Amino acid sequence: MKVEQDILQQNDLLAARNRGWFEGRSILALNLVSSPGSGKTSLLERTITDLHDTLPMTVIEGDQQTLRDADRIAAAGAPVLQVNTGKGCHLDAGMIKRACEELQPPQGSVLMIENVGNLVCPALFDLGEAAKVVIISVTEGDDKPLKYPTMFAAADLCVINKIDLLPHVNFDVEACEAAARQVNPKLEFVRLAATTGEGMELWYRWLRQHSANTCGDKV
Ligand SMILES: Nc1nc2c(ncn2[C@@H]2O[C@H](COP(=O)(O)OP(=O)(O)O)[C@@H](O)[C@H]2O)c(=O)[nH]1
Ligand SMILES: [Mg+2]
Repeated sequence: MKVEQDILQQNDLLAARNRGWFEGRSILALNLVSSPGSGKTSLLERTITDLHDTLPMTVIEGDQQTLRDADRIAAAGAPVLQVNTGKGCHLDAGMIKRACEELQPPQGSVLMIENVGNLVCPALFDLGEAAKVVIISVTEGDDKPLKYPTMFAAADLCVINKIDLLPHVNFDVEACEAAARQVNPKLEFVRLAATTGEGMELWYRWLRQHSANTCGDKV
């Protein structure tokens, strides 16, 4: 118990330093969290393809093993650094500090951090981000916000992905949003399909609003 507290305190200290570092450079850092396979990398691929001419973006990819997601992001056209956590189930603030030293995200850019896929541990580890974006796909069941409330309570935006599959699955979007609101009344929602592009405009609006606030005229 004591060890766990010390680790979290140490992480919070480093996260606060990261936050200052991002603020000093007008960088909007977003922490993307979800179960494995919800579509984090797909969302980033399409976002980079659509926006990279107007919105400078860099990416830190977190997975236990492989460079697969980093390869996908590089192919989409953004500078990217892969962090492999080995047996670890989440990124921590120290990993982000070291990754930024190498990646050097430019002043006034958006730094997308794709966390390791799970709805539990990444909720506990602040990375110094400005906002957490939780992604849930319609194949996962609409009760997940009630089962994993810590993650939904910590998030600022909830992306409901794979809406193209709604006719084929038993997923009540209204019920999912209501369940998430129960744990976090301030949570915002965007419904989209990263692979077909449906609904992406609302996500881009949210992104532009937040990047304008943070990155200002540096973009
Ligand atoms: N039908 C459908 N499939 C999707 C969508 N977004 C992602 N996928 C698929 O879901 C799988 C996992 O996506 P990925 O982006 O790797 O998820 P991640 O593990 O969260 O990064 C892949 O096969 C994607 O093609 C979507 O909007 N609709
Ligand atoms: Mg991924």
